Amino acid sequence: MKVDIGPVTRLEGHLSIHTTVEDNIITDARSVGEMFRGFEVILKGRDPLDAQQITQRICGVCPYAHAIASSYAQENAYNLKVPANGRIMHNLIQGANHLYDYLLQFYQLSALDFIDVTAILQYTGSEPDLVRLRDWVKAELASGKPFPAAPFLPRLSGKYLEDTDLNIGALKHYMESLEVQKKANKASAIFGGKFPHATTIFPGGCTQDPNIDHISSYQSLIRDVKEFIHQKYIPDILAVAAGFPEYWEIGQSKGGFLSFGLLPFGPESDSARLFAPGALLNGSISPVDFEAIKEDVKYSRYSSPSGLKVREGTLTPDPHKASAYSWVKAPRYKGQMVEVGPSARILVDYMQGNNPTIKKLVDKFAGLAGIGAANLNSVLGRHLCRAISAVVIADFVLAETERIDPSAPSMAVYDLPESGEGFGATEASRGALLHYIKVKDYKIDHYECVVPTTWNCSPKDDQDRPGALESALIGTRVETPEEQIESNRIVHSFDPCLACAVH
Ligand code: NFE
Repeated sequence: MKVDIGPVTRLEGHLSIHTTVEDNIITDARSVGEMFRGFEVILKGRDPLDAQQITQRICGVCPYAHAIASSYAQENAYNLKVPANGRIMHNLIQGANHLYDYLLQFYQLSALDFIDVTAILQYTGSEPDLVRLRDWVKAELASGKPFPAAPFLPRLSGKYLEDTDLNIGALKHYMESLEVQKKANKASAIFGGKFPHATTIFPGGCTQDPNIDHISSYQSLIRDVKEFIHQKYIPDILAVAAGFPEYWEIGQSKGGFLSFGLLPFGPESDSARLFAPGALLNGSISPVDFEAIKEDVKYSRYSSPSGLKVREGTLTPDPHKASAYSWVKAPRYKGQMVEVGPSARILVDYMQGNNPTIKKLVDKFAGLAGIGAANLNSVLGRHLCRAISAVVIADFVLAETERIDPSAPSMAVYDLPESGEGFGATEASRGALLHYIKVKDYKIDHYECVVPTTWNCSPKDDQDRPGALESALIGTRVETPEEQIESNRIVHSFDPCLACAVH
């Protein structure tokens, strides 16, 4: 039977999943990006120094990653040396954004796939937030409305966590996390000027001059976020994992992994990073080669040629293309499908032994859960890898604040060259993000973005091989084919952002 789930809720943008189910097993899956945007077309002919501002408008969740990838690409194109303060403030803005995003992804976008909201009806305590939630859910259920207690209910049928105290605790953290996310965003805004679209991230550094007040305010906010990560977020992930151990196996993608590396230690664009870059193909790691990326469009709604390299990319929309089923392109690395995102970031670093803290945390949590590193490629693996990333990033950004020198410059001084080209790569929360810029006559001649959700939610490629999410869905057993709570859990573990994917 054919079952289309669309739009899938609790994600950013418009994604549908078209499945074929035989004997309760998904035998085919199509990841369908439902909209066109065209930022690369908008950028052509504009002032290059607008690029890091315009590309932030691709998304309100991960804008800083776009600004930073654009800045790196322009620094590469203009051959700039960035002062240490500039790079550190980029890291502080981007690091805090990752922390916000991981909490949003778990509590608001994924936790209710596992947590039983109706447990709140059994709450007998006196905490005002929980009393309010209990009374509201009760009144909504008694109201006769067609959809009472939205956005908590209705929900898909399936098994949810059974421990009442755990469920109620997680619901409390769901609400608390909103305040903690606000703190992370305030921290970004101290150096970014505002949230979500920073005004200060610029090729050559940061236009903010840091002072002691900025540093101490940032530290105070991030310490609170860090405490929540350790006290609430990690235990909640482990509680979900203990209740649903089968999800260490469910949702495995069937290709390689790619990470561009995150948070450089030094001011040069090739500085070592807190999370190392690399491509993990057929079990072995190699350095990233941007020239090995090609984007197929056999099943994408574009009439431009298929299989083009990033610097050759073009975008001719063709909404009626007969073979196509998605507005998302299909990027492939050395011809292979790869997953990007938290599991790729951690596995690529772990396999290289780059960051001892990452190795220690992976080994510790894998030991607690009784799994191996290979299980990080799974629904629970993606959630755990975000939590491990959060621990590592919170410590790193706090340490970075100690390295700011308020008396030193934060921006390179330069004249825009008449021409040049460059790549800029970073890790957005959802994975590997690449920007490419070519400048001619002081204008943008060509701009390309290859974006995390484009990799993960790609349609099939020119060889008919599925994208990462499609491959993770195919083979999955679904108890109720018409509803597929299992597919929703898999989709949410990738944390798709379709606004980014189609950009
Ligand atoms: Ni719109 Fe984004 C992240 C980027 S995902 S959220 O993280 O780049 O494609």
